[in-house]
Amino acid sequence: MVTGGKTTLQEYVEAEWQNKSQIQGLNAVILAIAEGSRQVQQQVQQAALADALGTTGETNVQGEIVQRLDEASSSIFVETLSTSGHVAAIGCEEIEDPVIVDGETGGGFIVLMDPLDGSSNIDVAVSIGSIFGIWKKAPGETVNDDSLLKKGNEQVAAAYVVYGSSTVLVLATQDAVCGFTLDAQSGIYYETHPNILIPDACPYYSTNEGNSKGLDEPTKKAIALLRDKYSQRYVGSLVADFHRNLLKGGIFAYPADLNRRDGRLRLMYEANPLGFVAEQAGGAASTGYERILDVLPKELHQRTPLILGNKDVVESTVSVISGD
Ligand code: AHM
Ligand code: MG
Repeated sequence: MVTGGKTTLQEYVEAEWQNKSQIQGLNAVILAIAEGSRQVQQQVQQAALADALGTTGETNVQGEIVQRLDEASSSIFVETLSTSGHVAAIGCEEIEDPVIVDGETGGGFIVLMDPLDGSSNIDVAVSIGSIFGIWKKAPGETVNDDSLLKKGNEQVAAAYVVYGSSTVLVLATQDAVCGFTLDAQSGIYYETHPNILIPDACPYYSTNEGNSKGLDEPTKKAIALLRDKYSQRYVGSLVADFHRNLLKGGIFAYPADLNRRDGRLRLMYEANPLGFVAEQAGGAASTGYERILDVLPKELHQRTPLILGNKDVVESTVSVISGD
């Protein structure tokens, strides 16, 4: 594989964080995510051949049908993260209670994840992804279930992986947002998208138009304004929709509606991590009434409305929804 002297993910995290003692160990957490995603990517590619598509027949804590790949991805990431030596606890969309890692082998970070996002697209060879928010536990803190209920603005990093026509890992820290593409042959991620910033232009809006009739009047108006102005792109996998909008410009909206009064997406596993990535890349994330990263979580699996993408368009959309 010709990589043109590109920096590997490992080289990047080691160089970035070598002098930052407060985030010692974060590189190991990121490499655990990278290794997990390499394994998940293989399973996603092979699933039909290995007869691993379809559902497990169970429903998860969200009341949603569990896909076999959801379960496999969850197990893979729990394994790579909990054996990294630097993760104290894991919260997972597919697991009811937090996984608290043994004090002997645990570490200083708390990871909340959606191990396989885009359930409806798993069986049909459409892009799906994995999402991670990373928090640091307080010095001396004994981790318990409540330790996971931290605000999004306390994240030290966030990442997502999109399993699309190529597999791309996007990592956001307080310093930068960078993208790395997996060389599937060697299993190594190389830096391919340095210093990502959302473009000023916003060509796209992404929303499920099938929900329009259930919206309240201000939200209906806000979506109509987006429809009038922008082209629609909606994959139905949040990671894929967000990744396109991050690189090309765009706004994603999954507001509350009559059937989903708290919205559909999960605050801790989807909105907070992608909200952090968006803000670090110059964008914004809102519930429609409040900045996502300021929401005080009440419970691990809580849902939230989500308006995410170009800052100016998120702000104008939110002002219509909230009537400000
Ligand atoms: P999942 O985490 O169970 O896959 O659900 C979240 C997904 C998002 O990826 C996507 O944006 C949304 O649900 C799509 O919902 P809908 O099918 O209602 O448009
Ligand atoms: Mg999801």
